[in-house]
Amino acid sequence: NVGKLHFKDLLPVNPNGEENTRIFLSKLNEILTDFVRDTSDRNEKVLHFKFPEDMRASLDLDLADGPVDLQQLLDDCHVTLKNQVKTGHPRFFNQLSCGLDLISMAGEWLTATANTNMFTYEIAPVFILMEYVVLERMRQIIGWKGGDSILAPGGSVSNLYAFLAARHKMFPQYKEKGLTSVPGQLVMFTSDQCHYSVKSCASVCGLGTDNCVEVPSDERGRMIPSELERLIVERKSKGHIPFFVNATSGTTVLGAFDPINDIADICEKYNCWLHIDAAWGGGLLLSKKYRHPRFTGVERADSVTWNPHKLMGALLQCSTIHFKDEGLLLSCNQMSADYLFMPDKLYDVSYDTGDKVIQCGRHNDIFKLWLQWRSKGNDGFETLMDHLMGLSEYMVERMKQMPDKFYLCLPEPECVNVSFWYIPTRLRNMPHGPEREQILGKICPILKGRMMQEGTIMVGYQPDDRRPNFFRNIISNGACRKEDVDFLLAEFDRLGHD
Ligand code: ABU
Repeated sequence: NVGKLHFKDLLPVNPNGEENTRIFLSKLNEILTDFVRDTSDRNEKVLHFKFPEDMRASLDLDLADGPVDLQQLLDDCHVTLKNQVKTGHPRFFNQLSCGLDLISMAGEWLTATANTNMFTYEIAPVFILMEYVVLERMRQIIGWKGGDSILAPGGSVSNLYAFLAARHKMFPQYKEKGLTSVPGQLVMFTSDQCHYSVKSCASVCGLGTDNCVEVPSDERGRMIPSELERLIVERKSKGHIPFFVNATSGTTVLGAFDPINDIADICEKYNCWLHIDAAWGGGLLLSKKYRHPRFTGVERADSVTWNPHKLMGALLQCSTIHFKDEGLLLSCNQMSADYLFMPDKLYDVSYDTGDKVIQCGRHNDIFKLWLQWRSKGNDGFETLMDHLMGLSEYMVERMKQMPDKFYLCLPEPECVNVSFWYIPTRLRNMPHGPEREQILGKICPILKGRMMQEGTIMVGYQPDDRRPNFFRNIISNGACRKEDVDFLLAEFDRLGHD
């Protein structure tokens, strides 16, 4: 009966606590495995929505002066998961990162158990070597020999690393001398569909968001290269220094892929660093069928962000940033902290990767990816990518068969983002145009509200600069099947037909 036990009855506080520890962890394992079972069960809801005040009232979150017993802690774990949205449910279509890859999850459990920091080889020897192997493989897939990479806490920080490296390459004095070493106003360029973190780089790094120039995109959300060139020339004529271009491979909302080769030509002409934000679309590098034309020319980039926690289904979080140039990351970020990165250690200290990054403590995000990659092999990832893309194509095809009920914003999406409006019965005879779009935009939050209270599916919505609210459906869960897509479409009709 663990109700009589407390944390001090467990290992390592109690050296004789092995039996108690085994009982406690096996009970915890049951709770976690029940959650995995419910997440995989199509008869289970995706969520049991409660308003924040009701959720707060239903929970005991207080932190008391004294300890609670182990049974209470297990009950807390149970209640926490009971109220958690099942992001691995095959009918959760709300986010770019979803699914519950069991092997990657097992890797995360091991990672938590090992509880190490990734700054030095001396405390994470196997994990550091795994990083080396996996990141080298990813660079080879991009098409580079050599280079360098690191895992970062999310795509936004990966993009920031690219920015820092680009500035360091052009103005190596910046590291010591700061702003005074830059002879003029630096300017960066990105499409108007890019992830907001690109603009955030301009703010964080002292350019100011006015100097992150938004390049217009075409009707499918892809950067227009001639507009990029026009805007570079315009800024140069003002005496500014264009130095960084971000091309997005898989935009967050529409899933658009910017034309890399055309953009690379312009970067070469104007001596700009080419970064590719493939945080979202990067997984498609693994598919022979879908890699081209989306990634044609990717090897010409100077840096690439690629998040395995998105299309590849690694558990959150797992974001990588890759550089073609080998020594740049270290030269840019190295601070040589005496207490961590002593040069006279007994091993080759180039394995102390912590001095390449701007954070000190670094979470171990590699083991879950390495284990998952071992479990699937390259072929397994390729099959996964083709499965996700095939299902998205199936969804588009089914919607096209029901043009009275579904209006696709993009008839031929390039990724697994399917953007659309659901048309309730009363609007089906109204010609499609700005007036109907305004009404449909107001319907999105209402329909999403019904969806969440019903708990059977979850799909996100948002406006963009061309449209009022529309739904963005994401299929990036390997457990999703055609029957889930059919269910999703029927559920839209059930919840929204009036
Ligand atoms: N970092 C982009 C994630 C956004 C999304 O899941 O919708």
